[in-house]
Amino acid sequence: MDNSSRMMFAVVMVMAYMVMGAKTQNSTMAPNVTMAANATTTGLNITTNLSTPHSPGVNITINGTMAPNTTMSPTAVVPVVNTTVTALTVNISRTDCGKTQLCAAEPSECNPALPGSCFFVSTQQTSGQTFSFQLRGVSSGYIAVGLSTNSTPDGNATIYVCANNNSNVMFFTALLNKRNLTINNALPVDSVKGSVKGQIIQCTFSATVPNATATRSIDTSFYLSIFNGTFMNGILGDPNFVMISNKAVDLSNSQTTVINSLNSNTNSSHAFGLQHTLSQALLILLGVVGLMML
Ligand SMILES: *[C@@H]1O[C@H](CO)[C@@H](O)[C@H](O)[C@H]1NC(C)=O
Ligand SMILES: *[C@@H]1O[C@H](CO)[C@@H](O)[C@H](O)[C@H]1NC(C)=O
Ligand SMILES: *[C@@H]1O[C@H](CO)[C@@H](O)[C@H](O)[C@H]1NC(C)=O
Ligand SMILES: *[C@@H]1O[C@H](CO)[C@@H](O)[C@H](O)[C@H]1NC(C)=O
Ligand SMILES: *[C@@H]1O[C@H](CO)[C@@H](O)[C@H](O)[C@H]1NC(C)=O
Ligand SMILES: *[C@@H]1O[C@H](CO)[C@@H](O)[C@H](O)[C@H]1NC(C)=O
Ligand SMILES: *[C@@H]1O[C@H](CO)[C@@H](O)[C@H](O)[C@H]1NC(C)=O
Ligand SMILES: *[C@@H]1O[C@H](CO)[C@@H](O)[C@H](O)[C@H]1NC(C)=O
Ligand SMILES: *[C@@H]1O[C@H](CO)[C@@H](O)[C@H](O)[C@H]1NC(C)=O
Ligand SMILES: *[C@@H]1O[C@H](CO)[C@@H](O)[C@H](O)[C@H]1NC(C)=O
Ligand SMILES: *[C@@H]1O[C@H](CO)[C@@H](O)[C@H](O)[C@H]1NC(C)=O
Ligand SMILES: CC(=O)N[C@H]1CO[C@H](CO)[C@@H](O)[C@@H]1O
Repeated sequence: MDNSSRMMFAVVMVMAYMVMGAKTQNSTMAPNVTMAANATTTGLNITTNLSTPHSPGVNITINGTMAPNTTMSPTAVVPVVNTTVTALTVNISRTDCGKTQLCAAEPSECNPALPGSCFFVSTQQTSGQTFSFQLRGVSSGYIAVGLSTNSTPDGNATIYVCANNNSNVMFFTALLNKRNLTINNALPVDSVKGSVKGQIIQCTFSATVPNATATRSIDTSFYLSIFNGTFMNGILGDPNFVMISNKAVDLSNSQTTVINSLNSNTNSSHAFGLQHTLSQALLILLGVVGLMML
């Protein structure tokens, strides 16, 4: 081989090497890009990844149909769990009951804005399964609202708890199964506000409630309950039911009148509700009689 042939051979070799190099680089590139797309679908940092500070080289391989899809998915489902409580400075009221809010109370028409024994809950749909809740009740420990698919709050009913923690509201999400209240703090909730005045606990929050059924894409009908209990050393005492709706009510239907099943059901273990209203009625009667005698 003369020098020029050697030269030609070398050049050919170098070119071949370069082609191979390019090929391997190309093929290593591709899996890296799919990895990035993979990571973005699970994480929240999609925008930073796609706004491509390192784009010039990667542009060509991104060419696929991935990019538009990955930008779409994260905005759709991001459940927020934020149980931080800020101060509630207003009194919960009945003003929007039957208009924009579904309301339930015990006694049934009691005014939560006034002092005294009134257990009250309202729900207002903000979108789909997401509702703003208002809860007000009387307890030295906690008050809670329950959503269940059975008439006895059971089978891991969804529970939102507002507890008196040294005169500040502490908020929990929990599950209730056969009177066993288990804090999980995993249900999507945010914008929690609360206040404690003596035994009166008030709180408001936004919650995305679970599907009532697995068969319909949106189902917001639940048995609605209110209960209270003790709160000591961070432990929620057994639930003492004050109200359980007599049927499943659609939380998004503000027109529904919620009837307390505990008031018509003497033989159950929830006789408390009846006694309570009876003693109230008796007090009112005594008051009226007293006034008449003056
Ligand atoms: C590199 O990948 C691009 C896009 O997938 C492709 O068009 C090109 O042919 C590849 N180059 C090599 C050398 O494989
Ligand atoms: C491909 O990804 C791996 C792991 O993330 C990384 O170590 C490697 O440097 C990447 N290669 C290129 C060419 O970016
Ligand atoms: C890519 O996604 C699959 C399925 O979601 C997962 O099993 C795999 O671990 C992911 N890979 C990386 C690098 O995140
Ligand atoms: C990704 O998000 C997390 C939490 O939202 C944040 O701490 C982290 O800095 C972000 N990373 C990048 C690269 O933006
Ligand atoms: C790569 O993306 C940047 C920014 O989107 C764009 O300006 C540039 O033209 C792209 N390059 C190629 C080769 O597509
Ligand atoms: C994107 O891919 C199509 C077909 O796969 C190809 O014709 C086109 O040239 C590619 N564009 C870029 C910028 O790589
Ligand atoms: C729960 O409410 C009832 C009725 O108002 C009350 O008698 C009871 O003391 C309350 N429970 C607690 C722990 O405060
Ligand atoms: C309630 O949840 C626990 C723990 O997730 C589970 O083991 C149990 O089967 C559930 N019970 C019902 C009735 O769904
Ligand atoms: C209540 O639930 C917890 C956690 O699921 C479990 O450890 C405990 O045994 C249950 N108690 C009763 C009385 O069912
Ligand atoms: C949680 O909510 C509080 C009050 O609403 C807010 O100040 C805080 O930034 C939120 N935390 C997160 C991580 O979003
Ligand atoms: C409710 O359940 C249905 C059927 O399982 C499902 O398609 C839908 O996405 C669920 N909706 C929500 C908000 O979880
Ligand atoms: C799952 C999903 O959203 N797929 C979409 C990805 O993007 C292409 C093109 O934009 C759509 O056709 C797919 O439906």
